[in-house]
Amino acid sequence: MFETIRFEKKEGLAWIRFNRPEHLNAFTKRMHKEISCALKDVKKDEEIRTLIFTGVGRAFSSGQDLKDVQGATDYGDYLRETYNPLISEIVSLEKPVIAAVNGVVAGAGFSLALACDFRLVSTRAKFTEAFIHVGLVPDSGHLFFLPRIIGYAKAMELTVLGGDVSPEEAKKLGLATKLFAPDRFEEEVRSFAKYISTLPTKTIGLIKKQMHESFHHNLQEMLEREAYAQQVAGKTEDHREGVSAFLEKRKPNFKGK
Ligand code: T3D
Repeated sequence: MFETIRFEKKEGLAWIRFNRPEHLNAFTKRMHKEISCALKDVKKDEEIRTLIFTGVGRAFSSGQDLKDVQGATDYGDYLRETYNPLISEIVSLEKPVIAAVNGVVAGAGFSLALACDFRLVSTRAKFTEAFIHVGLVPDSGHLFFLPRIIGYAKAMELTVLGGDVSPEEAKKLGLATKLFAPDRFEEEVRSFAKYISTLPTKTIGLIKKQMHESFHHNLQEMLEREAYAQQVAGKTEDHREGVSAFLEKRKPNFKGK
């Protein structure tokens, strides 16, 4: 039974809700274990076509619970055991992952949102670059994803000066995929997630994998990788369905297979 998250699977969507609202959903060791357990379930459940992370209450997540690690001497080992596998799991999941940023987000909560494929942001949210204020280096993939999403200069400015990013600025920077009003947030997120779930999920998994790989390869290598991914996509049921639907002038009914 989960205590620090709520985990729900319904209509092809899996929801992981960080559930420590009184601590702004700060991450603890227990929470890491529970998220890891839920992620294993999402990975093997073929009915699940989209994963959504969100927070209960007024925060998405304020990052590491600073009380939970008070007095700790080696954050390196802690990161290797907790956040690093979590971020790797999100990136390697062959399904779309949404961060539904319902409210304040800081530290490793911000990093987790960066690792997701889409960030749907409430207009009452606020992205806080908290690491510098506690004398820490941004971690959990923050230094990998942030400059890739918003560019080096802005990433340097935010991480070193420790500023806040409003939802409107997040949208301008390309950090937010879409902004939604708080009173319609859950409904809009569900509707976006349902739409994503009607797309060819296996192909999205292939796009995601190759998109991440593109950061480590040159053009020639990527051309070969695309050819391989296309070979796989070309053998999916959804590709056949897409072509049939086009020729029959109807909407495709993709099954994610
Ligand atoms: O291995 C390792 O540990 C290294 C890994 C590090 C990864 C990290 O994530 S480091 C960064 C950790 N996070 C922070 O430093 C953020 C700290 N929080 C804040 O800066 C602010 O709380 C926010 C900007 C997120 C929100 O501000 P505000 O004014 O809306 O809320 P608040 O009043 O500051 O917080 C409300 C309560 O939540 C408060 O408790 P109280 O006073 O009501 O009993 C506050 O202490 C608690 N809280 C918020 N964030 C954390 C937290 N408690 C523990 N850990 C937190 N991260």
